[in-house]
Amino acid sequence: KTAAIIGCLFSGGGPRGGVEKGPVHIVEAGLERQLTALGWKVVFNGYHKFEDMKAEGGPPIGNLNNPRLVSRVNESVAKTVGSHESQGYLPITLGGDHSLAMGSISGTLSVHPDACVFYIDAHADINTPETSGSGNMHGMPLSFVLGLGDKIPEFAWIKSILKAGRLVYIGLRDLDTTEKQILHDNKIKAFSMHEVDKYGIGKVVEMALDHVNPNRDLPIHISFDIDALDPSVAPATVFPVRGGLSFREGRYICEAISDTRLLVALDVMEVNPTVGDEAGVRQTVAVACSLVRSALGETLAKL
Ligand code: DIR
Ligand code: MN
Ligand code: MN
Ligand code: MN
Repeated sequence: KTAAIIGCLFSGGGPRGGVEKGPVHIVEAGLERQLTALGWKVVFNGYHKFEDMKAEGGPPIGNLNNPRLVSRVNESVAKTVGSHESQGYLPITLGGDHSLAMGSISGTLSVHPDACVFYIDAHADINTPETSGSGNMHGMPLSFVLGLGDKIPEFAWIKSILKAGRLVYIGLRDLDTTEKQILHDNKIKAFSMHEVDKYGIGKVVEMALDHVNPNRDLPIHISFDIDALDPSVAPATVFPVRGGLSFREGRYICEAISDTRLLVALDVMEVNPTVGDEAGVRQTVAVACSLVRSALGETLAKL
């Protein structure tokens, strides 16, 4: 078994920088060594800096911020993720802002068209360019991979479309009204923090799997925004929202999906080492590494 670390130093989908430094911190915390210790072979060919992709100018596209840059970066991420998966590697895409899910999920779908997506986030990241108030594309990756909203020629490279029934959320607690409408109109399954409280994380993960993967035979892509976790657990992120997942709940999601043996790709996004103090950054980075290890089979809490 081989995992490939894809560290994406990118913040062009968010309102400010800092988050592009996340992957370096996660790798320097020893992720490679930790995964090797779990019995994985690890491929890491250096960071993706996208420095050659200055995509300025051109007419505005709606209210989108950096649309051409976000498009080109994600087209490249999709190729990298897809090529790793076609070699049978498990890509671990480290962000960077969550617009990168546009590329990572597209990459997975190019190899596994029947894959389902577990999107673990405080936010729904499903605005379309028409509904977005901010214009920030980290709030939109899912509308693009689902093919919602008006078609934009700049993003025509997105060819494999995720069916709404193959997407499930866990951890939501901060949605725009427009996003709630989109979830409702497209009948997208979401387990907000309300459901996590009501049913407990074990039942939620089981219900989520029953919805997107009833026969437990479809490949699974996890896109984990570190802000799904409570800010007391993962403070170093740009959009902390109170009332999030505990450390164990976050790990449990990853452990339970690891147990299915269906995981084909993992994203860990939005760790921002420029937020808060040094201890908070160290903790957030350690938690990010722990999530990756649990998705790759570490079972410290299982006897
Ligand atoms: C808001 C905020 N829904 C937007 N989204 C965030 O800008 O579309 N996503 N913070 O992470
Ligand atoms: Mn997100
Ligand atoms: Mn988020
Ligand atoms: Mn975000």
